[in-house]
Amino acid sequence: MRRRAALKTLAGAAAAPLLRLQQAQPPRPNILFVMTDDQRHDAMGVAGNPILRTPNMDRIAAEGVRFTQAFVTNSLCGPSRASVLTGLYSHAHGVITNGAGPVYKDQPGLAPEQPTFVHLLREAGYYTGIVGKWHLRSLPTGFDQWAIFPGQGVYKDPEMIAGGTRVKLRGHADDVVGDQALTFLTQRPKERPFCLLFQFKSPHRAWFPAERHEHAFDDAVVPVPRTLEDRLQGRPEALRRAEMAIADMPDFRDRGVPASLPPAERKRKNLEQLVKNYYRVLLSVDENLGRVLDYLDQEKLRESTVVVYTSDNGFFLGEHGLFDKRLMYEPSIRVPLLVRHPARATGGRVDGRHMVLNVDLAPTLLELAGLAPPAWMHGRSLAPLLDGREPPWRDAFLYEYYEYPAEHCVRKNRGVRTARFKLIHFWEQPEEWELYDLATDPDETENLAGRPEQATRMRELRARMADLRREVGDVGEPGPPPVAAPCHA
Ligand SMILES: [Ca+2]
Repeated sequence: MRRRAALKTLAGAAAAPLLRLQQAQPPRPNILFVMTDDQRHDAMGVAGNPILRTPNMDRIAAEGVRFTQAFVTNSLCGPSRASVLTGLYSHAHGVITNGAGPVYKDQPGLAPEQPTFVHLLREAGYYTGIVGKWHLRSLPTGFDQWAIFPGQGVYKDPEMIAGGTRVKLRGHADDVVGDQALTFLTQRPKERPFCLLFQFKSPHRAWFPAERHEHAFDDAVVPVPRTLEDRLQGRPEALRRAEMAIADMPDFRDRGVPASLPPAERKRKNLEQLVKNYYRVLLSVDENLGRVLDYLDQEKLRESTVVVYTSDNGFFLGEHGLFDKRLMYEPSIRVPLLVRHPARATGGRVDGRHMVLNVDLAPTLLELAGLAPPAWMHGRSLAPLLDGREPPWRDAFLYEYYEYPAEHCVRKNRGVRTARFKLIHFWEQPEEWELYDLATDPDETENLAGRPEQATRMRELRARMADLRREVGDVGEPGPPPVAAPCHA
């Protein structure tokens, strides 16, 4: 009921930006929006990765702006993707989970009538397309041309749904997505500005590299995170019960890490295989990104095209002994964000001061296209930051996660992060809290919640979280009521 009412309001608000465009006729750059799946913030050469080399991601950073404090507001594929498209928090766009687990399996996904930045660009005359991973259950709307993987897609010889027809393609998923992007760019009507969403499956599970990269990093020494052996002392039961232990992941049992190995050895070997294969699939992302950037150069589109590069969520690579995401810890919620704009974001600047969010991308792209971001969007345009200006900016943001009970068994949680502190709340029974001081404890291992000397800080952060929830209309529960069902369906 609440969601239907929200959609109605949104549909009514959608017409405003078009009017503005007709009056002002601002310049309209092309938009190339690149998104990977589960790429963490430091999985790029330019971010100082000790092993991985990504010359094409680095090229966007060198010619644009790199945000090093970029976060998602829900570290899960579907919810984050819907937030990128709509500029809304999960509880408002309604995609609160991936549709996994017994409680959520019939969730419809993104409502076709839900306005997105792509709908608004198309109404304003853009030619719009998406190629690659969509993962929002419903079929895409608002696109002139689309070719998506069904569900998660597969790495080898993937199927795609193109305009309603299923086709099987040959090759590695990243190369297929690169081909599809070039097909869109070649076939598009040249007299209209374009907006292409170029979305890779990599580096999502189960990390099968292209044949040419199967032996990349064979001899590399994989760094061991400081918290690999974290005993989780003083931490919530919710963390201990999460099924994300790197020692137990089954993915590499037939790739050199048999289940018969002792747990400590299995943990180290799983970490090594995970990191190497995660980086291997990012090599083919970078190559295909390069093909498309080269095309823009060859066709002299570079000066008229905005390029944005990001990911839908981060990923644990052994921190706290974990893999996967969902939790509000830094490796899970931080993402890469690179923006190259021919006039506004140039010169390889690094913005390490402003906390920017996945919900900011939709209003940003609309503003860069000369449209006023609708007031109903929760995010705010990064355009002033791209110019290097210093507008008043957020000093805290809200995080939310709902997919429980489901795979990986991570209980519902929400939290608030400021530049220095992070408060996390598992609100269903048994209620649990975490508080971290990121300045003195960047690895998030010392839970300060419940300590008498932190009482004032806890109170302030709880009040802050309540304010932030009110600001984005987060009242009550967006999903089904709590259930006692086991989390592993
Ligand atoms: Ca993801």
